[in-house]
Amino acid sequence: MPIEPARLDILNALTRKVLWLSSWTIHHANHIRPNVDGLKVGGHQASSASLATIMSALYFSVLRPQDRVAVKPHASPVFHAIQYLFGHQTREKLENFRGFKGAQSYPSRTKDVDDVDFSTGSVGLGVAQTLFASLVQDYVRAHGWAKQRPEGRMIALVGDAEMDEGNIFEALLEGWKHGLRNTWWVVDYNRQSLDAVVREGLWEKFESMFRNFGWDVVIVKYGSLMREAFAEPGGEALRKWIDQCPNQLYSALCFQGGAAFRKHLRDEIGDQGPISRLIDKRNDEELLALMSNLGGHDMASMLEAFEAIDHDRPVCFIAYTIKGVGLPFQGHKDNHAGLMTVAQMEKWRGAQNIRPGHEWDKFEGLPQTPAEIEAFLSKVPFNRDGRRRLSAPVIDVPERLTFSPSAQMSTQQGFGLLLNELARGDSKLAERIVTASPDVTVSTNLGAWVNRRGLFARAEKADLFRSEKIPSTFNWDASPKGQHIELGIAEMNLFILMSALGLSHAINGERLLPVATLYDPFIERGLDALNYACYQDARFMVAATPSGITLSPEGGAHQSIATPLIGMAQDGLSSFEPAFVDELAVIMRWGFQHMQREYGEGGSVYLRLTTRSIDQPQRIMSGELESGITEGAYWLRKPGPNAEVVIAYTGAVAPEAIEAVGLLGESRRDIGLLAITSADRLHAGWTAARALRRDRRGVAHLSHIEKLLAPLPRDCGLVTVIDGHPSALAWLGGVRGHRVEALGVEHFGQTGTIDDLYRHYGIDANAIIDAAESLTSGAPVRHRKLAV
Ligand SMILES: Cc1ncc(C[n+]2csc(CCOP(=O)(O)OP(=O)(O)O)c2C)c(N)n1
Ligand SMILES: [Mg+2]
Repeated sequence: MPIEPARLDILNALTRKVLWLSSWTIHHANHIRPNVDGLKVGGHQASSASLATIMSALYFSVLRPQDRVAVKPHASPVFHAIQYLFGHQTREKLENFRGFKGAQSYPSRTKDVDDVDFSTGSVGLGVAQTLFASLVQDYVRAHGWAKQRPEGRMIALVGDAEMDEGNIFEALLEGWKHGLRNTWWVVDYNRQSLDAVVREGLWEKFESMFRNFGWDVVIVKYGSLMREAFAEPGGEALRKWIDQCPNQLYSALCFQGGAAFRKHLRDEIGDQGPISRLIDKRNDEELLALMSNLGGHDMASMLEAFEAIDHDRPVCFIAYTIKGVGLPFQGHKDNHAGLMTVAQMEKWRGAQNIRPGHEWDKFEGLPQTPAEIEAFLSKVPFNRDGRRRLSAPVIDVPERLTFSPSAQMSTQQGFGLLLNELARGDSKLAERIVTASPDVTVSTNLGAWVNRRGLFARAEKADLFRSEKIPSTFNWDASPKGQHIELGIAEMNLFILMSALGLSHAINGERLLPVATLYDPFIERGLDALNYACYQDARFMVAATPSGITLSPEGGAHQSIATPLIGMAQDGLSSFEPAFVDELAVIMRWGFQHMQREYGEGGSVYLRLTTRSIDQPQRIMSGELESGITEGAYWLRKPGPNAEVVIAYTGAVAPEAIEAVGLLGESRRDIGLLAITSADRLHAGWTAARALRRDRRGVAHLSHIEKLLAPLPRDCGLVTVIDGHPSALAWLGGVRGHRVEALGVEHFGQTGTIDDLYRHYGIDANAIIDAAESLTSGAPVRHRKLAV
């Protein structure tokens, strides 16, 4: 259906305005505001221009409030400009683009005020986020929630070079497995990356790949000016020339202008009557307008393409564009960091009929009256409901999470038992838990939970082993009510799924409590996605197990060293490494609450667990013990007043620490044993307390670790021990100035028994004793553990 001319006029005018405002934002940041030097803008101008028409078509016409968008990072000025026209972004923040508290360089859910659906920045991740957000929407609806809201489309605006990122391909495969729907990816096919012009024929690779994964592919190559010209006599020859022109040459000619196009067309097609007439009847400016009228810059073509979609299959649009279109450096291969000069901007301002001093005016220089445009904007479907961030009530967490204890257990086993107990019950909490694992469901102890709660799939699918009555420990029946999402091995996908599940309250208005399991070392494989999920404040729990060299016979490639440090350094993620299952129960309960706290208060949770089965304490879980566990540490054995040494341990090495304390007892006075459940929480508490004291808001405030260490004599030594990098605990000496011997693992592990490896890497009882001895004076320690 042809698009009504008046609507087209207004949308074209808005596109020009968006391009102007986004360019002015960048220009302002570079040339006008004071203190510009540190905030100069690179990489935005040309990249943004590329998407101005496509984004205007979407936001001002095609999108509905329920649709969610991940915007290509460098298109943030365009996004902010559109939101400014809607009234969701302020001039003050635009003037302060890239400045402190100004509009962010890359759209940020947490830092920007203008209704960003998904943060972007690390290319590829926002793209995959939309795919998983769509699966999550299906999950929510299949469970009978959010039915009153229409289904949204999850849309990514993708740079063509962004498609190089492997996580996108991983996501495509996963999407295919789960019957992906309602997802649109719009590839800004400007054939340029940051450094270069992309390979010829890339679109064909994209096309076949997307079709292979069950997507529809819509190629929007020619704009309406082009299509009209193709219909003229000689038009077919023009089309052929365009199709055959190499990307780099086309870019170069766009940069050079109409005369250069004319020369090439003449030289390469020759004088062939109709085509020569077609070219000659246009002056240089008109010829450039024609040749740069690629589909992605043509409002009518984009609207037609989007509006023709009348189904929920996933669609990839490949929209041809020119990087930096309409600007002096359009098409130039070096234009990624291209900026307009003051003189160029002046000239452009004049051409746009924008009076000096009126650069930020929303309606300045447009052919329509402000009233007409305001009337149009007030009816834009996407903006009908204003800001679209949703929320959901907090789900109650029971007073206590229970499990059936054994005398000896591992924390991984305990994790499985705790979830099994939840699965058996009918709590609201259990109803909202969604688990996921990248092909390690069984080996991370999630099996019992899955047996009870089932796999999720939009359509029922029986476990054929079960229906064939073949004995198996596991029931893998899948149904729309299932609560476990089984993923392929790609850990990137796991964390992006966590990112999507963990934002369900804000996106779908329905809270989910996602729990992921994976092997601890493979956190590193998905690390950027984990960071991304935390950056946009998604809420989830990760149980990473097994971990460290404790995973002895598996060898060095499966043994994590750096993850305790990742746990500490990752913002938005509280990490724990309990030694005992009763601690884990307390931590998980706290975690489910923490996952639901407001932005700035709550966050996600990382549990570093182990398969090592150790003796479990029989004890009453007092309130004080509980808060010690969640704050990060408690005295397993309180030091006496004259303590010479304290052993502080984390996680699986608890038996070694306990044994060392026993052996040291006769030789050293008043030894303390500090159980550290979370180096991360301890350190964060310490930092926060120092900040409070610095601001004089809490002059007397002491953190948990300061209070714990306060009674120790000044010359008491601290031995810290962890199956991970020793620096995770070495900082404890800085709290009150105690000398530290920090034991841990600094080199790749290898196969062997736990005893072999603990001895080799120096985290066994004797290593602890040696360290204690080196920190203390007095006679040599009398007892040591004997080699077996
Ligand atoms: C993971 C990651 N690596 C590198 C970058 C730096 N970077 C930003 S944009 C870009 C190239 C973008 O090319 P394309 O996606 O085609 O977008 P265009 O600039 O053409 O709009 C690169 C390498 C990044 N943001 N994220
Ligand atoms: Mg590009």
